[in-house]
Amino acid sequence: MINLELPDLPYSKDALAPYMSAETLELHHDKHHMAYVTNGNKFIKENNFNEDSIEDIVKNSYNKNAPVFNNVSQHLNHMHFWEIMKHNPNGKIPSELENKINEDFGSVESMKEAFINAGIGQFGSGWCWLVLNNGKLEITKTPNAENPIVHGHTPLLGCDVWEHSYYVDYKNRRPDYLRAFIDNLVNWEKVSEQFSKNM
Ligand code: MN3
Repeated sequence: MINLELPDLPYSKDALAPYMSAETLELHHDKHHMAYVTNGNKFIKENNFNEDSIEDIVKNSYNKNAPVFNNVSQHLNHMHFWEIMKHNPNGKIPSELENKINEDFGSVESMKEAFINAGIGQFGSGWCWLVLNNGKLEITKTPNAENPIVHGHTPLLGCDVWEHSYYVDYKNRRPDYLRAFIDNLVNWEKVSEQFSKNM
C-alpha cells in the first residue's frame, strides 16, 4: 500500500518573497499540505486502495470515494505546485513552449490573461491550469481538489486559488495574486520540461 509523504520545498521559505511570503509557505506547506498527507494515508488504508501510483488512486477514487479523492488529489496538486514555482520575475519562457503558446493562444499575454481569468472565475476553492489536451495547450479550471488528469488532460502549470494560498499576502485580492504568480513565480523551465515530455 502506498504511503504518501510530504516533500521538502525545493527552495527556502523566504525564496518567493515578496510575491509569496514565508508565512504563507509555512502555513500552506507545513500545515495544509501536511494535513492532506496525514488524512490521505488514513483514508487510503481504511478504504483499501492498493494502487501503487498516486495518479491511479486519484483516477479510481474520482466521483467514487470523496475522502480518498480529496486528500490524495490535493497531495498531487500541491507536489506539482511547489515544483512549478521559483522566484522568477518576468521569467523568460523557453522558445519551443513560447512558440506553441503563440500558436494556440495568439500571444503569451493572451495565455496569461486566460489563465488569470480562469482563476478569478473559479467560484470558491479550486485551481486554474495550463494543460495539454490532445496536443493542444488549453486553459482550464477545476473545483476543490480536482486534478486535470481525471479529464484526461496533462497538467503543465497549476495555480492554487484556495484562500489559504493567498489570503495572508493579498487578503481578498485573488486577481492580484494570480497576476503576481503568472508574471513572477513560474518556473518556466519546469513547465517546458513537462511540455516536451508529453507532446
Ligand atoms: Mn493549497
